[in-house]
Amino acid sequence: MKLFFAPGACSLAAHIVIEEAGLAHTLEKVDLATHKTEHGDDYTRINPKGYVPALALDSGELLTEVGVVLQYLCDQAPDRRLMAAAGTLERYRQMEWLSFISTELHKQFSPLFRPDTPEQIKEAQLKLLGRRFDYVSETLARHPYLGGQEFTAPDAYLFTVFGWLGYLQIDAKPWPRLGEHAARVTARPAVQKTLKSEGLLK
Ligand SMILES: N[C@@H](CCC(=O)N[C@@H](CS)C(=O)NCC(=O)O)C(=O)O
Repeated sequence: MKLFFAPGACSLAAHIVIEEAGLAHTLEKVDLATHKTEHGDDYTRINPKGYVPALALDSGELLTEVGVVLQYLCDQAPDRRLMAAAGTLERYRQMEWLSFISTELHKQFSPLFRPDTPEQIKEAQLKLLGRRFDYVSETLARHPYLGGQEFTAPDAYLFTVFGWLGYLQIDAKPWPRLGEHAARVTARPAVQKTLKSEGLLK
């Protein structure tokens, strides 16, 4: 399988999980400004949605959407316990987190990345994100990872989007538990390898 990614983008969650799962894969970097892949191909011809991540399966199928790509990857390596078995309540809880992170965190960041977003809208988005991070922080007060004592795929996704505060130079101090969560995730060998591979860590 091949993962199409852009350094530090939401595809980082899939990249982390592919490494955590120990799955054989190749990578292809996408320039999101030009929609060209590192091999010079027009990315919109590979993924008409134009965004990352996309996972090209060996069968020729293309899977998109972070929450779905993560689940697919975890299901290829069930022994790694990155997601619970389909049909269990634990799995639905993990899907609940993936959906929350996608719609309430990830997509709420989007206006902050756009240079033409009016300041008033940016302020409103930051307030909303702050309330959502407060909620996540309450969960992390009870256990080190979103689902309990163990790292699972939603933690990779949370780690990715929380990291965008730093990229946007927004103060993350109001959420020290999220900072501690990020430190725990960063320390994982598979995460170190992924961050180095994306050029995000020396
Ligand atoms: N709904 C998509 C959103 C993916 C997305 O927002 N990707 C961003 C990077 S984090 C992107 O590639 N943006 C460039 C574009 O839309 O052209 C998913 O869950 O995978």
